[in-house]
Amino acid sequence: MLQRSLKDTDRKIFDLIKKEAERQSYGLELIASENFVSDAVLEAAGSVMTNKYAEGYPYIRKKKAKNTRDYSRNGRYYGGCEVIDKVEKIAIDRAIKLFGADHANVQPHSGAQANMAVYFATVDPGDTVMGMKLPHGGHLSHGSPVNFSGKLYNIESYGVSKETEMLDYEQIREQAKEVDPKLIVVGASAYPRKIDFEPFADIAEEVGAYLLVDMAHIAGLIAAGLHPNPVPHADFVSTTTHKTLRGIRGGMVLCKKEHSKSLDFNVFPGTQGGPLEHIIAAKAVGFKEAMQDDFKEYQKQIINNAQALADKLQELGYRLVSGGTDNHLMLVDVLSSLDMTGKKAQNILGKAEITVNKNTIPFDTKSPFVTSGLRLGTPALTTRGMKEEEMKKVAVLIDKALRSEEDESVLNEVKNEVKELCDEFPLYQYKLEE
Ligand code: DSN
Repeated sequence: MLQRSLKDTDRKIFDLIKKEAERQSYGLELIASENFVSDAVLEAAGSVMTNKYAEGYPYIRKKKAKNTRDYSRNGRYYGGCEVIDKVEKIAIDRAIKLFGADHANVQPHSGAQANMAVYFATVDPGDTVMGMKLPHGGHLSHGSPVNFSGKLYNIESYGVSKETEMLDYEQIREQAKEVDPKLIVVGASAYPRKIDFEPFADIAEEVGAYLLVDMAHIAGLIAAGLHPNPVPHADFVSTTTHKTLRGIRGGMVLCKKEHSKSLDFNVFPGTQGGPLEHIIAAKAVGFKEAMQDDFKEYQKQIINNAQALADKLQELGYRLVSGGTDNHLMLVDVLSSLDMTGKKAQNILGKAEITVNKNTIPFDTKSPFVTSGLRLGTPALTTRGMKEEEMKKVAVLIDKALRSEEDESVLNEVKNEVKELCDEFPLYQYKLEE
């Protein structure tokens, strides 16, 4: 009953997965939050670990020192967890080592769930929380009114300075003193500059707030030592595991020892049931990959590529928010550069197999469905092996498509050039045999 292949069991899904693999192979992937995992990560995620329920943790807390883990005793609600326990412990130990944390919880299914567990561990409904405004680069779960965070808590959001389009730490300090938050959330989905965590830790201390850093976008850069590490400064650090970190899609929270009991309790049973142990196995594999020397080289190249792409776009006449990038992404103000909305630019580039996302820019005059900007990131193309020279070509292709006035023949030319570039940097090797 179980031994039939995907192709024989469900041809429709088989064909669609193949199609998606082809789309990924023959397009230029510039969505800043996307990447391509290794075969090893895919293999672990597609393993029999998916069959196991393992509510609880692979340890219990020692009675006398409440916040230390005792792995010799089992904290699961199900039998048969001996192997699963070993896998989850490896994932935890690797996460702790990679980022220098006291404690890691690798069970959150996603970044938003990771953040939810931290909110539940730190604040009560109605409490004041400061997070970065979504249109200025923040994330839904940092207090957007349409998200649980904006519905449950009194959100006082901060933004970037109008002049520099960068964080102004003194302005944020003044705001924090005024609104007296219980939790400050730092981190962004569309901020092209380095974030300094020390001033945020000072502000949090000054006003008596917990500090949560959501490092999802920049976790890979941090693991490689190319961006300041929030772990020494924050009470909690949440992340996804699949962006620059290039692991499986999922979430994780790191925290200081004194918060570990409360964090664990608010992941399970607070906000989740059974952990996805096949995903935890794949997270462990991703963390191991991130400890290798070639991962550091990869992260350096992501930044070099982003700078090369940004420089060439500026040379071609595009305005970039804040004038450039320090990390893996940039925001292109297409409205002021070409009098074109982000929505239209995304559609045009899509026709040429260049995948990007429309994005609001700080102080945007357009709605989030239309936007004035495009967000471009280099993690995925860097995984394919592309370097600065290719980034210049990518900038020229973007420019050619956007200035084509939607002329089909020009867009087809760009599409062919995209395909040629992709052929030079083959992706995987998708293992769905006919
Ligand atoms: N949706 C993600 C992004 O694209 O940045 C953030 O979670």
